[in-house]
Order: sequence, then structure tokens, then C-alpha cells
Amino acid sequence: MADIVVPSVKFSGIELTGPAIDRLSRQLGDLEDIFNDKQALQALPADTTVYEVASYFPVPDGTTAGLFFGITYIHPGKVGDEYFMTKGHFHKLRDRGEIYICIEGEGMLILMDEQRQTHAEKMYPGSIHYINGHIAHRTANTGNTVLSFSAVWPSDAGHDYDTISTEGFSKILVDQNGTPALVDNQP
Ligand code: M6P
Ligand code: ZN
Repeated sequence: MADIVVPSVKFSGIELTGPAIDRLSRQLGDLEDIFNDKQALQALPADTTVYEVASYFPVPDGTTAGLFFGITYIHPGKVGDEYFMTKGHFHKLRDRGEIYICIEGEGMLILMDEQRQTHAEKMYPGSIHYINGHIAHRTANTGNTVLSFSAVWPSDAGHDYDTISTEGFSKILVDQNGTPALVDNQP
């Protein structure tokens, strides 16, 4: 290997570019179990893109002692009074943490511990969020423009979506007269 290496994965504006970037996109049709207002959901096209994730996986999934990096782009929008948001997850290995850094837009990071205590942190360009292990995390776009944020997490953390898909978060983020409010989740 050369002594001096020029990395080929980099930010370009707000895009993650380079070889071997993994890209996924989630549509409303993939997110039926996370939004409460099923009537509002059905009134929207199932192929509406809610968010995209570009990820850099330098080592195989599950590798101990490695790190992953990703950028998530959540489009503006709502299902009823609930903002467009990510699925949300605990880590499969519960004691693995994560860092989020907001790049652009405005939003909220919703955090829930294993006792189902939930609170939220406001995301704004430059805001840095430390997510301890054992904490479920979900992000919502509360603005009128794309919310993008970068994330760094351990390569052996894994995603546990099942717990959230069956039990949900104990609180949801809704638009109350133009202001985001965290309210009890009553499905
Ligand atoms: C961040 C990281 C990723 C995660 C993504 C979308 O980029 O936490 O691990 O996949 O957000 O969140 P989710 O997987 O909950 O849909
Ligand atoms: Zn995570």
C-alpha cells in the first residue's frame, strides 16, 4: 500500500460519493406499521419516498471493532399530523452507541430507553447527538425542506426493527398547530 492515500469516499455538497456506497430508499408502502393514522396513509401514494440512506460499509456487517458511516435524507411531509420519519430501531447488540450530526434542515431525534421512557432532541445544522447503547432512535423531519444527517455506528451493532414494529415508541411526534409536540402514542 502507498504511504499516502487519498480516500475516494467523501462528502460532495451533501452527497456521499465514491465507489461501493450502499443506497436504500424507503417509501410509504414500506412504512405502514410506523404511522398511526392509517386513513391518512391510504390517501397518499404508496410509492412516495419518505427517506433515503447512503452508507459506507468499509468492513462486512457484524465485524467487531469496526465502524459504519451513513447519511440519511428525510423528505418533508406528514401522514395526518405525524411528520415523515425513519423506522427507528434498537441496536441488535444493545450496548452499542451511535453519533448523529445534523447537516441541513430541521428535525427531531426521538430517543426511547428500554423502560419506554421517551424524549426528543432538536436537530439543526451542526447539532451533534450522542445516542447511548440500549436506546432506540428515530428521526423526524419537522421542516419544509430535506433533513439530512450523518451517522457513525459500530459495525457489529445491527438493527433490531422488530421490537419497534411490534411495540412502537411510547411517544410520537405530531404537528400541533404548526409546532412539533411529543405526545403519548395511542395506536
Ligand atoms: C442512520 C443510521 C442507520 C439507519 C438510518 C435510518 O443513518 O442510524 O443505521 O439505518 O439512520 O434509520 P432506520 O434504519 O431506523 O430506518
Ligand atoms: Zn442505530
